Amino acid sequence: TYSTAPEANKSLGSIELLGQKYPTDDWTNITPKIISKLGKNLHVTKNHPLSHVRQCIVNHFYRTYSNRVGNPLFSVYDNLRPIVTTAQNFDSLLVPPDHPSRKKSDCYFVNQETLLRAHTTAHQAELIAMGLDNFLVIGDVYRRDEIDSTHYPVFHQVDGVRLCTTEEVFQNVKDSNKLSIFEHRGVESADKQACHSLESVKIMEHDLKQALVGLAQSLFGKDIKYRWVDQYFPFTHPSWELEVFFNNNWLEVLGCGIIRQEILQKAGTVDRIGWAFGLGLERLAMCLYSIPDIRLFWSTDPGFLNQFITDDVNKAITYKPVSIYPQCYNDISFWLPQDTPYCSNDFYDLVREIGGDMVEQIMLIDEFVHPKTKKASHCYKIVYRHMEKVLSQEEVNQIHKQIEKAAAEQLNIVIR
Ligand code: FA5
Ligand code: MG
Repeated sequence: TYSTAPEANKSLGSIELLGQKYPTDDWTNITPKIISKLGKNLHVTKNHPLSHVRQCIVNHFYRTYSNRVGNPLFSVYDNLRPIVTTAQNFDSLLVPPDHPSRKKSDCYFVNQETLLRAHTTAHQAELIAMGLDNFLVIGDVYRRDEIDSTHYPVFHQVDGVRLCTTEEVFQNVKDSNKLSIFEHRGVESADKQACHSLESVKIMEHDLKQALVGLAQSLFGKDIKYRWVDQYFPFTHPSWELEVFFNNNWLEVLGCGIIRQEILQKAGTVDRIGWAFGLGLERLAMCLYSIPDIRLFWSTDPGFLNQFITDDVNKAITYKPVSIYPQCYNDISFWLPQDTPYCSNDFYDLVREIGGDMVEQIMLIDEFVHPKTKKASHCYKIVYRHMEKVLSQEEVNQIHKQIEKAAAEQLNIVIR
């Protein structure tokens, strides 16, 4: 594992991650801060709020789907390696080669073929190919993204998959022996894929939506306001998002849909239709426990962690901020490089590396192009706030100086 200077180690040509060695190349963009999150497994850490929410979700699926003798239908995978191939994360899910989600600026790459999974859906095809038909995958996912109170480069997802045979889909329909989940010579429409019969899709859609609304109600109460929004994913059709009305806002909780039949066929399953969903644990936990900032999930402060100690995952807990320390701001303006590529996410990662969790938010507050020199300039406001103590402006200025210096050295920018 490398600790301080990623560039130096890149030239060695390999990194060790979770006990395995990986070659590096010019796609490598994982940073030491991100590497330090590997193996933390907050979602299975006893008494951690993310672990409570995970347990509530698993319980809901165990309760909702059981076999004839009362045992759960769903199996749970919560310790699959977060280091995956581009084939797992993208190709197996029919994400086209030029899709923007594959970009180096959006994912943490170990090398050109290997990345930290950007969603737990990365394991869907492999588990279906193993013969599983009802399962949940729970784990940490990694995305290069903006920085604010609801975005962190590591978060946790739960994916669910359910595959059904013709008999299972129509089990509650009388005289259903003429019904099939497939339709030959069908056409794709907004409602269904070409190969599926409309009646099977509608039954699966109903089952999926009922399971997910039931989940939202079991977490937030029977009276929640929710709505379904049409969505697009390369791996499902039709697709939807569930939004829940929370604190006067519509909050996107999950994405879902009917699995593309091509994925099932490639995995060797030809006699079933399936649904799938993916949701974010932090979003749910922030609402459920009134946790105001996503960085808090990584806090090791007992003032945070002790508030979630309970043997009853269904217990209502409202997080009480230990104390809120004041923010400090500093702006940084620079000329972008003219001959090398620049993206804001590179700058965000650099700020995270140096400022760590003291950085609460980064905002691009001004950009312009000089009319004569054609040089482009960005100005960012960096908001600093420590979760556990008061920061002095002097401390902040020092970190800010280090950020300016590192940005000039590593990103080829020129401080104005
Ligand atoms: C996906 O990741 C799809 N894999 C979900 C899916 C699975 C769709 C299977 C269909 C079938 P999306 O990028 O929208 O989709 O993320 C899914 C959920 O993760 C979101 O609804 C949200 O709850 C959560 N999420 C996404 N980005 C973030 C983020 N930056 N911070 C916290 N939670 C996030
Ligand atoms: Mg989404």
